[in-house]
Amino acid sequence: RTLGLITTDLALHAPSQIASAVKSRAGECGASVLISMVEHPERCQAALQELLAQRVEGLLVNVPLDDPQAEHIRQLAAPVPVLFFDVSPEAKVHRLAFDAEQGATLGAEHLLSLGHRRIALLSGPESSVSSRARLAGWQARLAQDEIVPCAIAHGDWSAASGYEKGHQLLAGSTLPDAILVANDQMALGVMRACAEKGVAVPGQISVVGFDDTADSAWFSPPLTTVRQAFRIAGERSVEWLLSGSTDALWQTQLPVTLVERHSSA
Ligand code: IPT
Repeated sequence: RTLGLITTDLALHAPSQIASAVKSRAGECGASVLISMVEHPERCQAALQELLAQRVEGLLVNVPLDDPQAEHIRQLAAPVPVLFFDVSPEAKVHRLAFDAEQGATLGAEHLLSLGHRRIALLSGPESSVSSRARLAGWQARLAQDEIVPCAIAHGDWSAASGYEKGHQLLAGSTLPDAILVANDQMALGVMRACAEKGVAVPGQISVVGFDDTADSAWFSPPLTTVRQAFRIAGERSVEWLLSGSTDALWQTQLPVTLVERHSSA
């Protein structure tokens, strides 16, 4: 049995950990996985045709797609079932996703409970559904306490962008108390910028990430972050595709958890 995975850049930690989980669970089930990596969402269609030509019996798509793009891919693939990881809950497609709103709320509440009020946001790319959902979740939770973020920046998920935007966020006359960062790789870059400026984490600034990818416990200081259990996502998705009961619309939201380490105080 053969499954296909269309994924965004595997140089990023989260997609590579999802791909790894998909591969190992499929292996345990006696299935193989063909992986196609796309640099741009528009390349999804071509990747789909290539995988269908190789007779995959189910497809996983971990590329940020808007609703019409995802629905179009689903139609093109039919009757082969497609499961999406990075689409909005409104898309009429099979979807397995982490609860972005819950994750954003957990991160914001953690900082509020520590007494922080001057909070900066480092979001992901505006083109990504999940990135927009995390940003909206942070803003909504802060608004409940009548807090407007002291600054908002957008990175591209990479540590390099976190470093660059981190320097921007630290450049003002008053430092933020804390920075909510949309993923751990950007948080790594932010902490590097803090170190260069001589700003102590968590003494002067708390930093909270999102993902809990495997390396985040080894950052310096170890990163407080919102854990998305990528292994479980990989396992559940493969099990569903191989279950054969893929007709009814399947939409599953996986919970996330706050992992408190030493980058926040
Ligand atoms: C999302 C990660 O949280 C982020 O760090 C980045 O790697 C992004 O993927 C790449 O698309 S997780 C995704 C399943 C929403």
